[in-house]
Amino acid sequence: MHCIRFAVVAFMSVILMAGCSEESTQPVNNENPEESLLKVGEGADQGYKVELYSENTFAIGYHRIYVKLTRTSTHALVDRAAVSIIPMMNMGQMKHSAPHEDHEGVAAINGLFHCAVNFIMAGTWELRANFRDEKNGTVGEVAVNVNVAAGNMLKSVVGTDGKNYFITLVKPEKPVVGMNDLEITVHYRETMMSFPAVENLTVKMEPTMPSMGHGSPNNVDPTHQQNGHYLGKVNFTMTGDWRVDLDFARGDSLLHTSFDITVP
Ligand SMILES: [Cu+2]
Repeated sequence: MHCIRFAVVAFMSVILMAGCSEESTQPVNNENPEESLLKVGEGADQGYKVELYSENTFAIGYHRIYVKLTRTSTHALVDRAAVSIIPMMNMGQMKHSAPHEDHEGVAAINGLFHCAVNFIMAGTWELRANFRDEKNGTVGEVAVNVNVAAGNMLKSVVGTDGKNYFITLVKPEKPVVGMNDLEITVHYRETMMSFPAVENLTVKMEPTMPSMGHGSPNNVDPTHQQNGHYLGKVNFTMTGDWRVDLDFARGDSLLHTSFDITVP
């Protein structure tokens, strides 16, 4: 009985505490995303203002992009809409897209729609943000140009099946000594405009310190979760330069790549 009573009290306090500190504990502040995020750009279409935000400046690799939708006339935040971002690169002779993720469902999360883009090249990209307001069916699109810097978080590899694969290191963003969450995404190029997620791979991972000729124990091979995201654990037992080798198989061996990670 005491336990239950304690649990109820503890639960109530959590609710009360959560109520008091709601603003500060939210990773992204819906009213003012400017406070925690970088503004990527904005535009207007069909009576809506569309603002794009990111967590950091763009370099080759995986970036979450947050979309804030506002009715221009009333300044009201739209909290139910289908939202997607299509990245486009115009290379003169040809155009191509990149892997990207739409907001899931239509409900905004803290007033924002969460999309993601895997930038596969450095240079100027056009981000086409599309929306469909659930309330009245209004459809619109806004295009924003962004610059993407070079980076080593994405590998482009031709598989044994002759297809072009894109392996992106999403985590660790800030590697530390000890156990780190490891997250990678895998996509392939179906056409210049279509980059589907690859969800059915077996991954073997091996971290080593090439300069010292040793590895580390207790690593967990990444396994598929959803939308081409694979999660595992990597153990960096000391500071310095590590190499994480990754072997991907689908029955037969498909491809190999590696990421160089410096642990400060
Ligand atoms: Cu390009």
